[in-house]
Amino acid sequence: MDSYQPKPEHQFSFGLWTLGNRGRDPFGDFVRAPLPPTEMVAMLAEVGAWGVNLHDNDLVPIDATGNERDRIVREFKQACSRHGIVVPMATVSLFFHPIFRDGAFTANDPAVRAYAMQKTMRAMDLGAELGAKIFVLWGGREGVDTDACRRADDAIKRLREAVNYLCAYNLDRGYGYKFALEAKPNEPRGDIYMATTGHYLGFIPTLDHPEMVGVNPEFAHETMAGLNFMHGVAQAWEAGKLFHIDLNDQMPGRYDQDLRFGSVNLKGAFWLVKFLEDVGYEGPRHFDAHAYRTEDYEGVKDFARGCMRSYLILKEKAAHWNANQEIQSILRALGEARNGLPQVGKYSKAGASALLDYEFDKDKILERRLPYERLDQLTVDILLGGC
Ligand code: GCO
Ligand code: MN
Ligand code: MN
Repeated sequence: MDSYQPKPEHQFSFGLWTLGNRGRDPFGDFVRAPLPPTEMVAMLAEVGAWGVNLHDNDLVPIDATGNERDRIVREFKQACSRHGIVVPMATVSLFFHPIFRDGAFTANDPAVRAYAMQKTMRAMDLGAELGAKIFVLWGGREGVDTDACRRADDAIKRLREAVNYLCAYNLDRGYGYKFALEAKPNEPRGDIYMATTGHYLGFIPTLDHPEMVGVNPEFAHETMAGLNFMHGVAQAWEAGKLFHIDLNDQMPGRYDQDLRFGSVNLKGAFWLVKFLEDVGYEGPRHFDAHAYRTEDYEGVKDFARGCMRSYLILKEKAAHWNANQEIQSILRALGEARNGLPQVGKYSKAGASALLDYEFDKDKILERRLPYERLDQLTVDILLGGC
């Protein structure tokens, strides 16, 4: 039995838009035929995934009648239950239709803002019907190509008003959603408001219901911003705000690539998996990526299997890292207590005056070795299978 076989307890999920990505890019047309959502559910079961996520219009076309919608949802629910696939997260497309060319909740036209609200409420209804408990908001078009169009602080105020409204709707309907806000620095807009997870962590405490709202950090997005993804994830976790996560990969300095998890920055992926496993993150592991444009649907399965397999291999490597005696003894020595030092910790007048009076022997302190070269090489050895 392959020990890297995905199981439901791993909570691996994919979006309909990821397996269903047909390889169109700004320069070239579709290379894969459309695949109905019910067949994508079957494919997810075949590769061993646990969950499927969706935008409203990945499932229900934007102009579907009420009857069409109900039939599509019924058939999709049947497919999910037949294949044992759950819907942990739902979201809304506020970027695809041309009406969102100037944004959705931050658009200048009040009619666009109202339509965005109605569309999101309906997407919440849809997600709730499918059993989703996480609602992601990614403001792909909430940004600018020129800052002449509006004041950036007005955009933030509009966004706040919109998220407050959605939280109130959530309470009113008793849906029990947690909202997860997803940042991205650019693409499709030249600049997107709320460029990083850190921006959202600053925004959330200003909301009417901050407890209902967290973040959905994405590996590629923080990498596009030149940041260390794991650090952003750690800050979200430490603030109790890691409600969801988008795993993929990205070469810095490129267009938005959405590559298979672990396919570019293996070490970054390792630190991330180690972090999630060390802290006991219990949410879904969602792969927001897609197969190379050169693939057919067999290749799409290879892609999906690869995301999960790499995660599980890295999880095993993280366990080896934690169990490695030499690594652990280096780590222990780094922070070893020294005799006679004044305590810092919580402030007290007496403690502060003892600290002010203390004579530090800086040369002595500098004698302690920081063998980070060895520590990093041990990590590389574990990753490359050398120990
Ligand atoms: C992207 C985004 C999207 C969102 C999705 C969920 O760069 O296109 O990552 O894939 O995650 O729209 O709202
Ligand atoms: Mn993305
Ligand atoms: Mn994403």
